[in-house]
Amino acid sequence: MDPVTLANRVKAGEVRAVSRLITLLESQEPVGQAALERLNGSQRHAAVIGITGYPGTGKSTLIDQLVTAYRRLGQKVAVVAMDTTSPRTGGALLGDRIRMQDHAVDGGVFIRSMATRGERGGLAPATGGAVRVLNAAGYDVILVETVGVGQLETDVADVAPTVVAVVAPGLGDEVQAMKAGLLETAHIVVVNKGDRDGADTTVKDLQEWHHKVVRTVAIKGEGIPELIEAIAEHQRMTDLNGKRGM
Ligand SMILES: Nc1nc2c(ncn2[C@@H]2O[C@H](COP(=O)(O)OP(=O)(O)O)[C@@H](O)[C@H]2O)c(=O)[nH]1
Ligand SMILES: [Mg+2]
Repeated sequence: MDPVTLANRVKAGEVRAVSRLITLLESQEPVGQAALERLNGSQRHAAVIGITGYPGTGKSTLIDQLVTAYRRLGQKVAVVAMDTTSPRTGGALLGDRIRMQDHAVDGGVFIRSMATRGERGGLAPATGGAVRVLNAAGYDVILVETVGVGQLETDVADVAPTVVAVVAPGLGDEVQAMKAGLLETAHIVVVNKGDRDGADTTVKDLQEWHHKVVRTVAIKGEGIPELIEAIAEHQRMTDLNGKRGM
């Protein structure tokens, strides 16, 4: 397919064209780059939200809930999840697929995983391009799931004006190590697994470091409206400061 046709199909919101173009960008095919350039100047402005944190903190479960919540608000939602392809996270990814299956039949939801190198995550090289494609295709909300904390979050901040860091109670030393990075890059800190022992302590502790801490129990959908509101509030703020837009 020529780049012009491909770009036009993306702009028309055709899911197969969206998938195809992201694949071309991942494999660095020149036709992909040419189609991407055709998308420049797209007037759309999706809310791009980075969801970051250590493996197992509940990011995918939370995203699943956010997808449901945004769909109820009538928004078209895309999820781009970084796949670290390590044996350790392989199981979690399979779990993601099973959970996300509910959304697979919903035409208003697009889910895509992208390979990153190395267990510590970061972003796949084509993530920024994928976000631009999804924006041009008319998704209202783009959720980017990435494994990583501290320095690595600067990666997700490059593509997502709103960064949510997810922590779980009982991470002890890891939470200590994260604090500096959290303060620098996360706009919202989520203490997920709020049903676990030690959640109160973790919330109080982090509140001393960060002004926006939201407690959630993702498996039960608790705290999701509060998180949606915190995200909206941050977006209103960045809009006022003129920081958003692609
Ligand atoms: N107790 C409890 N478990 C949760 C909660 N949220 C997620 N989990 C579980 O934690 C595990 C890891 O969740 P997942 O979403 O795959 O984490 P990710 O690696 O950060 O994407 C799964 O077994 C989830 O069912 C929660 O709020 N409470
Ligand atoms: Mg996950």
